[in-house]
Amino acid sequence: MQFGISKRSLYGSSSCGDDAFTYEDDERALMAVVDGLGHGRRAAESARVAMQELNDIALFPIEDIIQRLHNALKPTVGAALTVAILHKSSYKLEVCGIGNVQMQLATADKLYRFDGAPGILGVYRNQCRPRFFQYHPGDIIVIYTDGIKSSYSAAKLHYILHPNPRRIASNIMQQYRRGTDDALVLVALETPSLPQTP
Ligand SMILES: [Mn+2]
Repeated sequence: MQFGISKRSLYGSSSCGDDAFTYEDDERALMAVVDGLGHGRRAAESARVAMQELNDIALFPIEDIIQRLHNALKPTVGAALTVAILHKSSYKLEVCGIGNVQMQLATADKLYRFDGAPGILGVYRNQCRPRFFQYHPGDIIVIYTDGIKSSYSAAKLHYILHPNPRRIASNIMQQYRRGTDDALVLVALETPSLPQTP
């Protein structure tokens, strides 16, 4: 899996409350985007705690990951967070989140959108049932915080001939950054395997 991340602090701020985590082995690829409540140092502390916890729990079932993060974030101001796991045996993309970190999945024929369940991780959380999407190599996953304008749509990404996740992430940041909040966009893509030469 290829990942591209673009991250910017609120103008004039040295700390960023948005962060992203990725993990990959033969069975799964995991992506998580966190938005610490508000911005500045306390938001950055929430993000740091979430990143540290994710290191220990990246192999857990998705609902356990959310619960563990909720517990770990209790001493902080809290955060919005969305986790996506691509299960490589089935290419099912499993997504779960609390708060408004959004995901879009651009496939050849359809754009899927995911919104987190209401709540603030570490403060209060609703039930979040994971949602499943069928992934096909070449489909593009975009996960982003509310520092990116809500008008953003990943619908056109599928027309890019040789998509480069890093370039896509920085283009989204340039064009859709609000500037009134920290902003982060993570782009992930499994490259379709090339046809075997005989
Ligand atoms: Mn935010």
